[in-house]
Amino acid sequence: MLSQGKKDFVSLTVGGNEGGNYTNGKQRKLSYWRKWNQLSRLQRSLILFVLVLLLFTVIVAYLRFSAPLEEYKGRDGGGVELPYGEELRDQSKGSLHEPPLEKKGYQRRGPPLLQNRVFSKKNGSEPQGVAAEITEFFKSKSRIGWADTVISPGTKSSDGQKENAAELDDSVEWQLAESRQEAVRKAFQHAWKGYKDFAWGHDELKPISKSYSEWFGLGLTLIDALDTMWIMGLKKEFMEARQWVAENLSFNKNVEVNLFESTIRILGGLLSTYHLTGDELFLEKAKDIGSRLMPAFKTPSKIPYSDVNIGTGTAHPPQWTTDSTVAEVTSIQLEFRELSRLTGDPKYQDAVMEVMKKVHNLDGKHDGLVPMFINTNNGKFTHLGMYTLGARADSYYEYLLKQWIQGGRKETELLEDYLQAVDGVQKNLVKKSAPLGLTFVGELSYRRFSPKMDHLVCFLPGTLALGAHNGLSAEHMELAKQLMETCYQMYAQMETGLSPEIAHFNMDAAGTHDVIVKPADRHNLLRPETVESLFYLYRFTKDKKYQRWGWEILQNFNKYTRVESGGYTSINNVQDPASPSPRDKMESFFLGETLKYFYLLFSNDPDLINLDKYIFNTEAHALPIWPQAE
Ligand code: DMJ
Repeated sequence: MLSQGKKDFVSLTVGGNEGGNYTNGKQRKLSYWRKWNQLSRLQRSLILFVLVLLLFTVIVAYLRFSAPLEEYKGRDGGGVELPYGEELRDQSKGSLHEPPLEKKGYQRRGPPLLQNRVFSKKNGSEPQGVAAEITEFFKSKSRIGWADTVISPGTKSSDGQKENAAELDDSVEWQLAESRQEAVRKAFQHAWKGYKDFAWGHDELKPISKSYSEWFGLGLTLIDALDTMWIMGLKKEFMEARQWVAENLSFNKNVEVNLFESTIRILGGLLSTYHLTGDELFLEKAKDIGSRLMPAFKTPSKIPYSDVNIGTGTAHPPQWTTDSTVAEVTSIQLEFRELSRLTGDPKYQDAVMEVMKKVHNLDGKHDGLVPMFINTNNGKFTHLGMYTLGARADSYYEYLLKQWIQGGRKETELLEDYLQAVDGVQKNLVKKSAPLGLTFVGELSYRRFSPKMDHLVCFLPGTLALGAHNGLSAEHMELAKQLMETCYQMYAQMETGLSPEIAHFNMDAAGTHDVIVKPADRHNLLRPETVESLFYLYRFTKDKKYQRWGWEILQNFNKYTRVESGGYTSINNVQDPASPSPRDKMESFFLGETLKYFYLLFSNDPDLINLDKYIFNTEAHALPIWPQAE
């Protein structure tokens, strides 16, 4: 039998009572071996049987508790990517140090957004609160939901890939995507915490000084971030922001705003949030700001002024010129066209299409490439001879394609201009660097080629891919892939793994570095363009490398730009990991665009903002592609 001895160990007594529990000194001196030999054959067999049984039990218990982890490691063994929890622990800090949920014994099921909430279900009881709501939502057949996912449980995706939640349940890829999306959600919450604590209701957070900066005084970051929160399923954060919009957002203010910036961030953000949520509050606010921006179009040429006072209704160009920027006057169309469709009032669409018509017919283009400035008095291009896909021209090209898609691919002049421009880019601006032979897009300055490429140009791979997805040349997709690699290298070749604002490419065969950075260009503003393009490329090709590249970039943002007390900061020097030197500013597009595109990039669900139903404006706000009948 087994008995508890007086000492702190368990002794084994077999056979007759020897005076109880080995208290006799003489007996204690007996060696175990002698005792063993004194036992009968039956007793020895019994003891051996008990020992074997014990050993067996221990082995079974060990296998049972360690199996899930071993199995997981095995499945991930292709080894291209570390198990997600490991990556998080190795390279990030703070809130990202969460162990994978599987290691806590959870099993993930269903679409990503739902899993996180359904986890609140404990001990087999029914989910409560938000979890119950989401579960209820999931049960309903097919509807536009909290995250704008048209969810039909168990359906197949259009490209025939497995979509069934049950099939995906065992997929490591699915789990990986999930954990990466969770990391993005945490990054967003951290950014939001900084904004909420130190800049609530103001335009931008200054995370180092724990204060804020004002640009228009309209809660820019909050508005820019609304649809991101909706897409990420951050209900609590969304609801508090909605309350601020309902109670505090007023456009009846004597403030000067930039027409382009307030259109893409505020009007675009409100329209997108209206479409995703169906909440009329956002439509009312969109109508209000939209009509207050209209005075900008009252110019001799109908090319709008850059600035407008939304309180007094007066508009004007910048103090030093009567020019407007070409990208600015040609990248407000998606938003104003949509406003006309929603209100039934054509004045918004008419105003912006007048600009497109004028630009379509203007002299001064070079193989479809446009100069950077246009005069608001005579409506002509100025500063002829400078051609770039970067600052001041970039989104002109983006909006040619996107308007064509928005309108159901019928407006042929827009398509013509786009196709001619892409040809112009290939003919005049695309070159190869040395030694790696990276394909990049340079600039023309009075017929001289300059191998300078703004980070802003990294929107182009995504736009080219979107065009190819909509039936344009497969060559566009090839160029998109090559440029995507280059934009990734602009990050990978920097010491911090973060891109500079501007890169120069080496074209000298003797050179050793493809990407050269000038001291004035070493900063990083948390810009979205590369992540945006990674999202498009991944969505259309399903090549996992794009997700991996994005994951690397996210971790480097976390490493070098995350501010402990809340928020992320732009930095001065991407080449100095020891001292990246914070600039003390979190741009609103970090929440509106960069984090949203990260989240979408890591999703394997093509219905999470379906690109055949929505078009993103240049600030990543989703607007519907118009139904064909219109
Ligand atoms: C954003 O406001 C928009 O993406 C715009 O088109 C370019 N600049 C910033 C992001 O870099």
